[in-house]
Amino acid sequence: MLKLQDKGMMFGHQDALAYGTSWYAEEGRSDVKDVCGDHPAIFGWELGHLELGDKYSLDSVFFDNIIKGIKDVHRMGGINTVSWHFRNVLTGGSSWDISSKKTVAAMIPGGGKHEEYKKYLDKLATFMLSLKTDKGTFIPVHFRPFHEHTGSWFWWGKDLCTVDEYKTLWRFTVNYLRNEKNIHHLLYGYSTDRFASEEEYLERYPGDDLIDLIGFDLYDRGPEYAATLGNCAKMVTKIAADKGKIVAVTEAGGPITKNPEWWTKTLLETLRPYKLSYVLVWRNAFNQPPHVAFGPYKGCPSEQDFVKFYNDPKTLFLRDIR
Ligand code: BMA
Repeated sequence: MLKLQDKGMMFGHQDALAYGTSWYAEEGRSDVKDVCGDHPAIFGWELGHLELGDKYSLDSVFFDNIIKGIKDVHRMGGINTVSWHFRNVLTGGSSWDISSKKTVAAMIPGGGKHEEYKKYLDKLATFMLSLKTDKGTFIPVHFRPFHEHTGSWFWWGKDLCTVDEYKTLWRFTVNYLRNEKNIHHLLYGYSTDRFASEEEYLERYPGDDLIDLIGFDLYDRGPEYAATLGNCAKMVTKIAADKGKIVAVTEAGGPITKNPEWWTKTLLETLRPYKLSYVLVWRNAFNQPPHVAFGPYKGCPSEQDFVKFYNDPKTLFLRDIR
């Protein structure tokens, strides 16, 4: 992935193979492919509700199909990245339940919900250990838990736990998966939301020994977007170069149904100066109106612009990385 950064910036889409704005679970289909004839290079998957033992994710994708999808992506030469919007272990609420500031404290060693959290991790481990090729080798997966923690909308966000609690949660989690579960095929990703300085970015960074990829999530919600995106990309690529880590915009999304040139004029031109491994846009929910989609789709007002984005030498799709 480090070498690929020299070649260009990969494009990723969340749940690309799982569904699109007008379809659900059609073998070999992605909205991105519908528009430009090629799949993304990076394929995002979401594991929320795995911890409950459910058969399908909070975004209605069967876990068996996610396992199959991850294997298919690997076989095709693509890269898998996994997010986990998991339940609040203390309250039983969702990831967005920020009613208690004690959730992280309860999960770490010595906390009242530590054993419960280990049960969540055991389910996660079973899932991760099932990601093998036909020959029995483990499939490398980029795993990105506890994200957007510079904001406070998830129970692991910055106003909901101390710096030490957050770092301890990371350290315990990675060590448990590595040492107790013998899992060594995950590349751990640290991804903040917006940040204003390198110090702020690194404030809760759990350590070079744990983290393989650094990045940030940033959605276009106003006119300051391009400036903020560029500024964050500049800082994060510098930090990554200092540390020798892979670097990415781990989530993005813009008003692609209202701004027909968002792909090239906003996203691509802002990120062009930086050596980023990838940019991933969020999902095209099949059960929500198309105007909330973050990826391109057939008939989308920015469809032609996405083809330009695709044809630009800076962007890499599946065929470019095989
Ligand atoms: C959010 C939204 C939700 C989704 C969640 C996890 O940003 O897309 O609809 O459930 O991500 O994928």
